[in-house]
Amino acid sequence: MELPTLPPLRFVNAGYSLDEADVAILGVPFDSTVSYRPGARFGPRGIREATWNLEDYILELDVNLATDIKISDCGDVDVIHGNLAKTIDQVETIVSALQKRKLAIGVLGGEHSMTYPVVKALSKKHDFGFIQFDAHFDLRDEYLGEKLSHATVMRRISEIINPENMVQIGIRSASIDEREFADKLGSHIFTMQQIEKLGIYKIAKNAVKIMKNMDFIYVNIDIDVLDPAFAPEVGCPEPGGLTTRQLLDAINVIGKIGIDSFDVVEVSPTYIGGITAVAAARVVFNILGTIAKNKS
Ligand SMILES: [Mn+2]
Repeated sequence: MELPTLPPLRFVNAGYSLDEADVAILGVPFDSTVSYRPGARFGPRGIREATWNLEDYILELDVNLATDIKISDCGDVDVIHGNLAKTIDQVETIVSALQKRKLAIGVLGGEHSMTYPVVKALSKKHDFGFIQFDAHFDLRDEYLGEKLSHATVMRRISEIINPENMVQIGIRSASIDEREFADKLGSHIFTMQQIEKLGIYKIAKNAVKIMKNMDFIYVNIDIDVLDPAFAPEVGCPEPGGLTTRQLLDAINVIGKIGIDSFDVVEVSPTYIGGITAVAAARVVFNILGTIAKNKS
């Protein structure tokens, strides 16, 4: 007896072709530079799976992902585990090709180093604004002898975009070297302590002000920006972080000025329905919701 052909697991409501799509979802299941808790290679499928639990209609944004935006799931980049250089080339090539179609690109990681080839492909012609949500600066010049890894990714990105167009939100962990480098870099840093003091709305509005004159806005979510109580399944858990609610509020505010492309990285799910993947799916939904709203 022949088995029926089952459809691959894809992002919910993402049945549109690339020709029709407003937004392309792309998985990058790579985690070879992980130094502590492995498993980010399972992030894309974990996030995709978790999207099936969420309502198409987003109550807090009054937008419907099933009708107000056309999503295409491109599947996963054919990564080469253990080969960072080749994988980066693959990601950059695919994102460059997608960019020509003038649609929003949503990347599901994978480890944080995968943000680098995405930004490399997208930042070429734009006045490029970059908003990073993260517990960590990721500004080391090298880590364990490597120039590019999840721990150095923002240093590499700061070398290819204008650091003054960078906003770093939720930071609560750094080496002394990173801290000294960050002091001189010129990026806009909002630590967890500042968020607690001023409130997430004020911080998000500050980010909006900084991004006002950019002609392209990229939002990078390292899911470890959330407190481990809300996102325990990450590569480098760091206590004292955002609540999921605070992160969604920040996205809802920042999304009003128009998010052009985004990624959610460092999700390392170990079972179906885990809160980290569910939180990541919720975050992706709200970003897509703001993109859908700006479209209409
Ligand atoms: Mn991080």
